[in-house]
Amino acid sequence: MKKTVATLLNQQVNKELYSAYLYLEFNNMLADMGLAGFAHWLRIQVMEERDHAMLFYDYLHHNNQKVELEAIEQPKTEAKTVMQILQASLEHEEFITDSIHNIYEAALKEKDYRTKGFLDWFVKEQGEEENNFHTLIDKVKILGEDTKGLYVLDRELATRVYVAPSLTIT
Ligand code: OFO
Repeated sequence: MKKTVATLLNQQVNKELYSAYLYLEFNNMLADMGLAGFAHWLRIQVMEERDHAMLFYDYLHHNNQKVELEAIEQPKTEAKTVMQILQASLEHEEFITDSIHNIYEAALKEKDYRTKGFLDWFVKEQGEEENNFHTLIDKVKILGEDTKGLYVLDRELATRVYVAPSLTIT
């Protein structure tokens, strides 16, 4: 594996762990607001981000690359309301999508078709991640951000079930 690709994959481990940390902060804020269903939904998102980090980590090991674990930044957010949390989450996913596309470009440039194949799953996954937050934002718009609207959606979000990633490193 070329150094440029390995470095970007290594950085992605940190970005995915930061994603988990950011969503843990949102889980924290939502739990404090008494929105247990929203908090639960974000808690599952934390688990998915941890899974993503581990997939990049395992992929690097599988390709005999050294992984360097870097410090995970403190999550910083200006979001205060439910809608602001969801919008900040969507913006973060768009940032992660760009980051994955950037590695994809580097892999193609280096003719690293194995990494390209690995990243195909993430390209699709990012479509789902962005769509999940778009859908939630739409639902909050429809139901309203008043206590009754949030109560209805909170009950629905409490039913989210964790599903392990379909991708495995072999
Ligand atoms: Fe790992 O997909 Fe969200 O950030």
